[in-house]
Amino acid sequence: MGPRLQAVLGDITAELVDAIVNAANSRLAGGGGVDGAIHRAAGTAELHAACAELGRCPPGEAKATPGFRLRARWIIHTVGPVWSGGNRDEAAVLASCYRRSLAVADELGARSVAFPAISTGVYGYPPDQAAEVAVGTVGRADTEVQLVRLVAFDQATFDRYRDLGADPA
Ligand code: AR6
Repeated sequence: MGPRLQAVLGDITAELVDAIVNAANSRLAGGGGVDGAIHRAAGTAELHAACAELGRCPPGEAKATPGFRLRARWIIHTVGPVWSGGNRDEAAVLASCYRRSLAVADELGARSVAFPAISTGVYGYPPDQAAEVAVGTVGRADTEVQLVRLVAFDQATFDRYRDLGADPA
């Protein structure tokens, strides 16, 4: 049985879960969007240093740091695919982001995890299709994580998660 799935509208940095997921870049160098918000909320200097120790992270993979000043104990950094039309394995790479992030959560012993809508900002993945991948992949995941909160930053994404079967929260 997969984890319980909730749809949330808001800022992922405020989430009270064991781990939040960051939509990072493969250099784990920080950036804009949710990555920038997470760095600011966690503490830019500490998080930057912790990411530097991790080295690079290829698309579809995930690596963890402490959450520093966040309410969440850990940050799981994953790197989504850059959308380039859909014929470059974008869906498989995006699904891998969700699966590998949950595998890292299992290694950490995290039981609740919040995800942003990976790749749907700067990386250009069509939000409706990304939501299908998110809900489908998490719903089928073989994980000890009991609660997954899909955090939408806009109403349309929230509605889409709900329509795909996530419980509105
Ligand atoms: N809480 C929740 N979701 C958010 C927040 C927030 N505080 N801020 C933005 N979003 P993006 P990507 C949503 O661009 O497409 C960075 O520079 C946003 O509305 O953050 O994976 C990295 O360093 C969108 O729905 O990530 C990479 O270089 C979603 O988060 C690159 O961007 C993802 O948008 C990664 O691009």
